[in-house]
Amino acid sequence: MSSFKTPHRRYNLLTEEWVLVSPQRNLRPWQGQQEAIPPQVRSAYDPNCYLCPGNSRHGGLKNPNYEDLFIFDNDFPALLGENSVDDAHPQNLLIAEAEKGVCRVMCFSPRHDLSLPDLNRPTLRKIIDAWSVQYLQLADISWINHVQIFENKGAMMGCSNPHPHCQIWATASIPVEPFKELGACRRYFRDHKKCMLCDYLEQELKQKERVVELNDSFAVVVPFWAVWPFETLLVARRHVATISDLSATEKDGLADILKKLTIRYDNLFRTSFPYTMGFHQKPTNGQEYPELHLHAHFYPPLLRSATVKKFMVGFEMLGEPQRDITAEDAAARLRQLPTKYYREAESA
Ligand code: H2U
Ligand code: ZN
Repeated sequence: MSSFKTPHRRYNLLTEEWVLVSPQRNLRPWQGQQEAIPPQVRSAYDPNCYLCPGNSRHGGLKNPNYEDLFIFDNDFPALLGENSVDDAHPQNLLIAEAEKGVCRVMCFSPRHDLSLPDLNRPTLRKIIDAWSVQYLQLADISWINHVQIFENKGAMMGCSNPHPHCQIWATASIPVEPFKELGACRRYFRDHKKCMLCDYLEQELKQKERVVELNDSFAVVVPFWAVWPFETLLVARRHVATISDLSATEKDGLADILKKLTIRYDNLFRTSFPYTMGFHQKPTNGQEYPELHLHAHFYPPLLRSATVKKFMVGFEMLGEPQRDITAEDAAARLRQLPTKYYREAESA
């Protein structure tokens, strides 16, 4: 596979889309935009942060003096609940449909200065349990058909606040990205009578060159079709459809691998590594999805340093996504990094 030295296209099994890979372009000089490095040292409590314990939010409500996790309904939700949504009236080619949903924010920790790689495994496990409870609670609402858990990390990803948090958007419709993936997984399951991600993972574990992290319960690979330079795919090793289907040991395994992966990411450019990550789980419309396999995507924008990010512009916007560094090279770089956090290593 490392024989990929010249331009080629790779097929994304999950989205059924192509990505252009140009390995020969990897060494081109960069004189373009440099992103500002966000301040590395933050205080444990910020009186101006709307997510810190005891502080007031923009909406006027006051946060409790929470001691571990804190979950609240988004004060500026992108979606409104039942009875607050008018019917859309599509006309000829102007197609629209009403959408309703629930938007929540989950603070990972009362500490303003921490992020996932700083949290210990028991705390990460509590977060995973809370994701599981949120999914099940929202799935219980009859008109909610999909639950999207995601974390936007870093100003570069449009995150509005450095306080460690994620969001949960539960919707009546299945959004575009999971919908594409479901279609691909369903067709593979129909044709092969097997789960596509089970088969894909088996192949990746045999080839090893794109594997970044592995424990008994989860694997992280730079997917063969990765678009973002250091994009990864976190896949459950057992065929399960939701976080709530994981055993206690597997949830501990998820905590372990989240910690290790995010430490590698921070160590890569010695910065608090920005990304958008999120889990794809079974839709909550009551149907069976034997083809669905629990996974998470990490989409980080950084390309070659803490300040140089990948731009999705030009050909990528008008043609198709393109990358220079191959998935194999990106995986090798992530794999070579120490799993000891760089700041701890420096202070030791
Ligand atoms: P980010 O994950 O992109 O930073 O978004 C944080 C969310 O927090 C955002 O959706 C919400 C915003 O609407 N928020 C509140 O609900 N209350 C506030 O007081 C500020 C921000
Ligand atoms: Zn805060």
